Amino acid sequence: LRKKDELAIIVVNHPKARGAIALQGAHLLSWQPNGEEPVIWLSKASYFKQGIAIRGGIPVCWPWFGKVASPAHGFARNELWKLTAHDANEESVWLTFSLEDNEQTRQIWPHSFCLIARIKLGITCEIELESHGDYAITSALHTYFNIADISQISISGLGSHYLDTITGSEHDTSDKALTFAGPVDRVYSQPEAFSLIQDPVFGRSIEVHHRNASDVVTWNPAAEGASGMKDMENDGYKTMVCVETAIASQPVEVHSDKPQYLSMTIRCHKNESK
Ligand code: TA6
Repeated sequence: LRKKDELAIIVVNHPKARGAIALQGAHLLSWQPNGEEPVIWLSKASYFKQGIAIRGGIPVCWPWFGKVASPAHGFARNELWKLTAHDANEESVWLTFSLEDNEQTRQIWPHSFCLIARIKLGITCEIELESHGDYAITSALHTYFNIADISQISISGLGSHYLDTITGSEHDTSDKALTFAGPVDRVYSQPEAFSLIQDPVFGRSIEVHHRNASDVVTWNPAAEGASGMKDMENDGYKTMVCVETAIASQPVEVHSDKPQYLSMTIRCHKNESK
C-alpha cells in the first residue's frame, strides 16, 4: 500500500504484469502486461484527492452513467472502497473490493446496496462489477486506453447505431471502423461482443470484451475539450481513447434475489510486423 497525495494505492508487481489500484473508487490506475507498453492511460495532471474523481484509469461509473444527476457518473468512483480479498498464482493477481451504502451515499441516492468489484491482472485484465440491492441503474467501466496517436488509431466492432452525445442526434452508420479527427462522444447501442482498437504506431491491437453491457461508449475530447479540463494536459487527448463497457441507453433493474453483473476483459496482440 502506498500513498499518492491524499489517496491510498495498491501496487501490483507480478511476473506477468504490473498494475496499481486506488482504494478510492476501486479505481484501476495502470496495467502493463510483461513486454508491452502500458495499456491503460492515466492523466499526468490528475488530482489524487479524497472525493475527487481521478482522470484516467478505469473509473467505475455507478449507479448512473453521465451527467443525469450529480455527481457526474455516480458516486462510486469518489467513495472509499474496502479491499476484502486478494490472491495470486503464477498467472495472475486478483483483488476484490466492496462498497456499501453509507450516510453520505443515502443522501445522494436513497437505496441500500452492496457493490463488489473483482479485478484480475495478468496477461489479460479482467474487471467484474456485481451489484446487489433493489433499484435501477446505468453504469460503465469507463476505460481510458493508452495509445500512441489518436489521429492514427481505429476502433471496430462498435456496431452500426450510435447516439452522438455532442449533437444529441442518433445515427446509423455503415463505417466498419471509427477514426478520430475531432471530438468524439458516442454511445453505440448495438455493439459486437468485443471492440478492437488498432494502434499501428505501437504495433498492436487491443481487444475489449464486453459482458452484460448494452452499450459501448467511445470518447476523445480532442484539443478543444482537453483545454477546458484542469486535470488533463493540453496534449493529453493525443494518447488516450475511452472505450467503455456500459449500460447507458436504458437502465437495468437490479433485484435482491438477482445481482447484476457488468464485466470486461482486455487483451493485447502484437502486430505481425511493426
Ligand atoms: O463517457 C464519455 C463521458 O461521459 C464524456 O461525456 C466526458 O464528459 C467523459 O465521460 C468524462 O467525464 P468526467 O465526469 O470524468 O469528466
